[in-house]
Amino acid sequence: MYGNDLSPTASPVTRNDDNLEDDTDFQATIDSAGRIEPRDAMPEAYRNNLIRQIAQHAHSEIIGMQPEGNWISRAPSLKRKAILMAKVQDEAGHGLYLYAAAETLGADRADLLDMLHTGRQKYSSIFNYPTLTWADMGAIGWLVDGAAIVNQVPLCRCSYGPYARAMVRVCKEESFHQRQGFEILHTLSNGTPAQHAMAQDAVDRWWWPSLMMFGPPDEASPNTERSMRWGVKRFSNDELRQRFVDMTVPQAEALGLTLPDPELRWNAESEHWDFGEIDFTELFEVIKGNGPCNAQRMAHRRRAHDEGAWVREAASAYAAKRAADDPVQAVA
Ligand code: BYC
Repeated sequence: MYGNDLSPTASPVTRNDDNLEDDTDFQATIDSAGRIEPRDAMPEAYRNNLIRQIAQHAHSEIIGMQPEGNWISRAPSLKRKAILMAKVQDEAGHGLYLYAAAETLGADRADLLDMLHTGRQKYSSIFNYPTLTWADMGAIGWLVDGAAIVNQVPLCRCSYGPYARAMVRVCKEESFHQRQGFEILHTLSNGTPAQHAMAQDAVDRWWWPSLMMFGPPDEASPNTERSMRWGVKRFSNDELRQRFVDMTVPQAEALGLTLPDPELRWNAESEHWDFGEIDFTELFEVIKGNGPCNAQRMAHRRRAHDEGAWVREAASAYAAKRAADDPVQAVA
């Protein structure tokens, strides 16, 4: 699924070369919407840019388990609990696909996790906000997973094969997540006045951080131009943000909830929804580590990693034993 021919007898993955920036084969493949695969020659900068984005994406998936994990023990029914557990498990699976995709570029998973734990690699700002009520599970599913879908569907056409293929499955699962969030909010919105107020409060708190998930505005996005030229990103941050707003406004109406933006209005000329100014200083502060839950999220992640050391040791010992017993089976 993620790569091609990763057997130990094949040539190593590191056929990268700095001077391939002008490489005609590489650029021709990109320009014809073809796929770059792990053993194809690629510029070192392309490889590093992909590792950066895929690693941040993988870290976001596993940190993203925490805000929702917070509500597994307090879900209002057995059915809700089972659905939430399945969703949180899906996020772990997404992390797995993405770390595997990064490995096809020669990255080492332990190194990537170390960079997360020491603050040298980022994860999405959105997961540094607290989940205060059950309605937050609805708002996360509807808005956060909704934003994730808008951002990630174009990544299914990313020029790097293993990332694009991982995204196909991730997007299918995100669609289910988005629908379950919408359904939670729909139930609350049509429930008692207190439940409706709880749903509205959650949407009020998650709306602006969801818009920030798309990253800084285009003029302040250092990576976009190159990522688009290389077919990694297919749309800019602002284009995807606008698409998300256009998609979400009618859904809010269907839910009977309002979006907390007095400047939101239909623009008949542009045929898009105009929206108010985003406070990007908040995004930059959260990215720097100053969001409401950054310290808590990282402490929990480091603790989980330390407590899982014995599992990694046991898995490595088992893999080594299998390799010694039957080298052919071990790589199959
Ligand atoms: N939070 O030049 P830019 C999910 C960083 S998973 C934190 O525009 P780029 C889900 C950016 O990394 C959600 N950092 O960057 C999971 C860059 O820093 P570096 C995650 C952010 O890469 C579980 C710098 O700011 N989704 O939805 O062109 C449960 C300048 O930005 C953020 C992905 O990762 C942010 N919001 O564009 C439920 C999708 N925004 O690396 C849901 C894949 C920007 O230069 N990633 N930064 O030090 C992407 O599509 C792109 O990487 C981004 C940013 C649009 C996020």
